[in-house]
Amino acid sequence: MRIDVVSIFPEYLAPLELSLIGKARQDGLLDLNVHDLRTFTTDKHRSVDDTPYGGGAGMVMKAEPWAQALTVVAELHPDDGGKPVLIVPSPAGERFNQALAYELAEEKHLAFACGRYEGIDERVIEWAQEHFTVRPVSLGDYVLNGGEVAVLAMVEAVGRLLPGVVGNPESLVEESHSDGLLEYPVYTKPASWRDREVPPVLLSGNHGKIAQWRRHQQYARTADRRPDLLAGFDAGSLPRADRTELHHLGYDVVDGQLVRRDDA
Ligand code: 6GU
Repeated sequence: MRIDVVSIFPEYLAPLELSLIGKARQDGLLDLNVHDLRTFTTDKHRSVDDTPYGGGAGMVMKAEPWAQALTVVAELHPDDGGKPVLIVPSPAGERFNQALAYELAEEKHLAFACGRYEGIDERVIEWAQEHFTVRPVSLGDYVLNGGEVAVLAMVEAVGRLLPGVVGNPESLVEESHSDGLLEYPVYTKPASWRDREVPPVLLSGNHGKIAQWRRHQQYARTADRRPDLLAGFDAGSLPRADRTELHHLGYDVVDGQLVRRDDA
């Protein structure tokens, strides 16, 4: 996969040289290129922002440097027919999640346009649709100062799904959100630590019981921390023991969907 990131703070993306993603780049699995937006300015002051039409606080990123930068990035697209995907990090975007990470991991070429200040002149977003599939994307309902930190998160989430990046692909299967639930708790040696014991079932060697215990932990955790996830959970073909566990947590299966009981 090829990724191009455009930012006025290219140094912000330095962590992508480390760890799993850094290794993936060294191994040639991920071709990541960071571009400084200011190199696409033509004025003496290399200005990338100006005051907003209509008034209001803050500054807006100017259209022309972005058009110059994105034109170059679009020309770097491996010619395979489809358009590259342009992700525009913004608190006003669609929510990023694991499903979107998997979707983006299928692409040949991703580009990220890191806005700062109050955002990028909206005409750039419209114009860019001639060259890219444009997707404004948000990490969640809070405000960052710019898109760079969001890009770090999204490139890591997508990059680790590329074939060969995560050594043991099994670890992608059992993690949080891969099955719509939060992950079960994990433990390692010693079995007794500061008077706290590892749950005995994990030492039993009974793999069926262990799998069931873990799934029940997933239900309990998800009900406690992220009940919103249970509303969309496909409960159509759950074993009896799972339905019983969910009943104890206050949920019943109705038409394959989990429903929170009024009396719970
Ligand atoms: Cl993707 N960008 C910015 N600037 N703020 C955010 C965000 C993205 N997601 C949540 N807050």
